[in-house]
Amino acid sequence: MPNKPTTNGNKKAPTHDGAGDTGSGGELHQTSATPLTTDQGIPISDDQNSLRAGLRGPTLLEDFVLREKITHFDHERIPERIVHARGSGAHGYFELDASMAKYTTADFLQKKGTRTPVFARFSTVAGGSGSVDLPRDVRGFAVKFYTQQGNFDLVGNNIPVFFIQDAIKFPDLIHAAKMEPDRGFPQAGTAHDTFWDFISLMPESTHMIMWAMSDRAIPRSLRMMEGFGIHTFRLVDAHGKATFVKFHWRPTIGSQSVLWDEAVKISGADPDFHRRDLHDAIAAGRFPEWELSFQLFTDEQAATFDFDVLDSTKLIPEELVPLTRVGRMVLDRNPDNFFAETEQVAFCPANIVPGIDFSDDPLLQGRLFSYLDTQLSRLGSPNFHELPINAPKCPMHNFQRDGHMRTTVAKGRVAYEPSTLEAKGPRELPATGYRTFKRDVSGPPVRERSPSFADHFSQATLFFRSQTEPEQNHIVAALVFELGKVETLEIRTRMVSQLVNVDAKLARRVADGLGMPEVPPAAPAAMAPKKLAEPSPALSLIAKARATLETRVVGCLVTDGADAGLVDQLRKAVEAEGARFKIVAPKAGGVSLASDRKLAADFAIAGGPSVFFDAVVLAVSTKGAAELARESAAIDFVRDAFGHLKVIGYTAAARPLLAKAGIEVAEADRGLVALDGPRGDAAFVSEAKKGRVWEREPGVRTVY
Ligand code: HDE
Repeated sequence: MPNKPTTNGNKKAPTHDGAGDTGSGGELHQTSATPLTTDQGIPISDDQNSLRAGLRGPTLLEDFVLREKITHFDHERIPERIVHARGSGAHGYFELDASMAKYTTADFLQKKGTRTPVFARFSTVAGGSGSVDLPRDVRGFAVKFYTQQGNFDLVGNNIPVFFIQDAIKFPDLIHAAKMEPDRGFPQAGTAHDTFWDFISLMPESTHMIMWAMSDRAIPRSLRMMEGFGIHTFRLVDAHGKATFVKFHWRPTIGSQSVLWDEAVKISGADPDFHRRDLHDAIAAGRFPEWELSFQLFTDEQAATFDFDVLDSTKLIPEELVPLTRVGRMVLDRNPDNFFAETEQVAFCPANIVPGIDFSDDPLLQGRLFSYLDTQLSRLGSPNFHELPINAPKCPMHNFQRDGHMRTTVAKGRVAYEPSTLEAKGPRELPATGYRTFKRDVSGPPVRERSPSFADHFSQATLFFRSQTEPEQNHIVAALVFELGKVETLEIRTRMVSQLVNVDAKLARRVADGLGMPEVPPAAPAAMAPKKLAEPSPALSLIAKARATLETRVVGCLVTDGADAGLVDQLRKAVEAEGARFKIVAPKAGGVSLASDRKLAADFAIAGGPSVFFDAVVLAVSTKGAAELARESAAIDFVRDAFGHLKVIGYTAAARPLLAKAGIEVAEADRGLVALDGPRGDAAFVSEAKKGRVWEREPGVRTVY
């Protein structure tokens, strides 16, 4: 008996849309008003069975449906980005708050209120596209502005400086950071010999290393990251006058990071932590928002700075050049298709618009070549600008033609200019077209670094000294961790000798943490240290953190018999602050509260560890607490919340669970909030808004 006729399009009429018949092999044949076809539009009668010679016979080569489907599948991946492979993107808009016409002719920066569509992509640098979201790493912060005068790509990072001064060192830096070529590991991590071998020989990277070892490299959310264009660019006005500019993004909900131990645990519990967070926030209408600011300065000012504005290992302290607020970016739409948009988006720092120009920063100059080149290999065709995510949203005409996968059907016989045959074809715009800023370029060809790039340590010291005590402790701990993973002892020693140039105490603490018998002498420096600038509080995350629970998440651990009134009260108080309230229960099916009311769970304990939350509540019953005290996931929930310095609200019934997690309820710990009192919910919210309990840290973690 044949299984069922594969060429018969007259299937049994469906009882309702989407339902269908069951084949004799048991497979489900669903129906829909939308016909399933091959890529050639040929209707497919059966998508469950390949074409066989007889019921149990071999598959026939003539099965074009099978061959097309498998062939397409075989080619579904494109080469991943050599750096920044793992990323998450979103659509949105940029709205101008203040006209910048005084400085630039850039069309999207003229009229207050102008909205420009954008696509933003945030990424890690070292890991592959399937790696985790929370390694210690720099994050990419790339924004494509679809302006009316073409696409402007601001391809930045979440750290305002970079490892190297010259693009020629970039392949070396990345080869050193990525998986070691003989063994293929470690994935997405710099805690290995080749990275620190290179860095310890590259004193210019020391400033960036301070940032990369700080909490900036383990952000709490992509929505809470600052962004920087890094290089100095130029704005050019209608008279051809230029002003230097640095670009800054600031998240309106504040910047925040996780702790290293938390990052490690999140990576296991939810490798997509950042991607999910961004997607869910946008889907729920909590649109991430950033302010765009400029640091504007003249050539004359630049000449007075004691560093070179063309050196990407230096920043301009805000105390020297304050930020001018320009507008805001709101991300309000998730991509419809991750591959078509987030994967195929092609950023390029050379995409600039009239009114903006480059500087001679040698790192930027190299990037101007690299990105177009990499897209040719990654997207496989010079026609990648035709992909909807890359196409400008303003008119685009030229005589470029043909090439792999060309989709534009150009008409007419003329593909050149000047021409008289097609007088209406596209022509130059001498007055408004892109004009490069006129500057003198001269000098003999040299392969030399300017002496103005030689101070490798002053700003590293400035950054370290501008951090609060917990932040300094974290930098030390990160260096101890990373260098502790380095197997070659000379590399460890060499790196510590570089740190001596930053701060003798920092070097001593790291050496001590590594168990080194003595601090090595300072590495030779290219120049003597300069007089230090005053600490800059803007460089610290904690110093400028504001008390808020906006879009943060509170996890509430409940059991059967928990107090319904308390849970309701807490939810109300937390949600009133713009935060989310998530229920964690022993089972995914939820609990029965004391009032016999059922409460659905967002997570079962094993799948909802406290690392997912910014603050936690233990609203358990006496019986529930006794049961959870035997459950390691529940004990870890509490112990980790404490170890990660979170505010913990607890009922009297939860005390045995706290005790099992080794936590003594001390009056002195502001983050342990008893909920049984009259305004327990308010006390909890007010403490949770302040963020982590930094004072607790020395008691739970070694401070080297
Ligand atoms: Fe990139 N970088 N980069 N980079 N970069 C790429 O381009 C490169 C640098 C940055 O979400 C690549 O499309 C060189 C600094 C981001 O798609 C590649 C140098 C900064 C992204 C490339 C640098 C960045 C990239 C790989 C040294 C911060 C991801 C895939 C001169 C200002 C964009 C691609 C996205 C991606 C080259 C240094 C940021 C290979 C040669 C400095 C955010 O072209």
